[in-house]
Amino acid sequence: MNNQLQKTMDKYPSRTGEQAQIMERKDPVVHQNPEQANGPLTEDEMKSFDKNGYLLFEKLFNDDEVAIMKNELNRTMEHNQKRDADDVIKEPQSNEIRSVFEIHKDSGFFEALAKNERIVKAAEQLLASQVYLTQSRINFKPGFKGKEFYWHSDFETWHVEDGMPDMRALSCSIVLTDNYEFNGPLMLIPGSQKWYVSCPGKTPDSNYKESLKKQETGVPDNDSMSWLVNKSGERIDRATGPAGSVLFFDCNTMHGSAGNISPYARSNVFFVYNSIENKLEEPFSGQAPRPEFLANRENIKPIIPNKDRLQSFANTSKTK
Ligand code: 6CS
Ligand code: FE
Repeated sequence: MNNQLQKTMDKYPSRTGEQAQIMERKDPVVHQNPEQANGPLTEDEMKSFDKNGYLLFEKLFNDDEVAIMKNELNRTMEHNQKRDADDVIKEPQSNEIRSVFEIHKDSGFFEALAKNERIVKAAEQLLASQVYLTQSRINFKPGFKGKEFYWHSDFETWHVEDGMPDMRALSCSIVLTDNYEFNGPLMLIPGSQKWYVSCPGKTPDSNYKESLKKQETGVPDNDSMSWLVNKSGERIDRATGPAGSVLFFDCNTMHGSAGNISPYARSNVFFVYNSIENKLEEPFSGQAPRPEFLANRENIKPIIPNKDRLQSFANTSKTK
């Protein structure tokens, strides 16, 4: 292991073989930097993100843009249907695609979308710095058979398995299908981002090969989950809304989703923006880092936000 990479002490130990434990978050949720203060979000929106750990913008992308995104998503899915590769994740018991990772390196549509100023400037404002992408993917939850994602904090995995030192990252989920209560929308615990659940157990080697289908390590124990829900005033929120809506959520917000037994598929594009001041180090588990397609380390540069019309990038993806 290359210890030179490990510059930072472990502020958030987890999966160290100890019992589950809840500790206070040690980083701000909304970061402050006067130079980054002038973003698109209002003061109230920033306050709401700070309090709840997420923000939903209805129809940040219009119907024409959603149609293009859906087309690109279908193209990528079709292209990857027969590709047997680590970055194409199938459902646990079928050949159905669940996620395709690292879509922002397609030299085309998704790369342009990832740099779109509507989302990047919001991420910059919340994280108070320039940002880069640490992970991206499309998620597809087919009707009738899309399986659940158990409760988890993304940060717990990114810290332990990828060496993300601080809580200074967020996810941006662009909803491409209408999300209802009944087609397995993301569920979030408001306020949970202020607490860190140190999880029991140890990380199996190459855990990602299983965890992306069904996460079993790095998930909270039942008592911690009940504590968090109780602390939120018994609230569990659902990210429902029309296609084109965008959900931003903090890297430590506890979230999960139920299976989709409705006839309606649910798909989204997922970008994870990390502060350029919070680059990945050696995993805090002491194990080998996960592959590049899950946790970007190579050639990291801040994103320059663009205003480009998405239309001009249709059909440009160089799919893998
Ligand atoms: O592994 C990851 O990076 C993401 N996937 C899962 C299933 N859990 C943690 C994180 O959201
Ligand atoms: Fe997640």
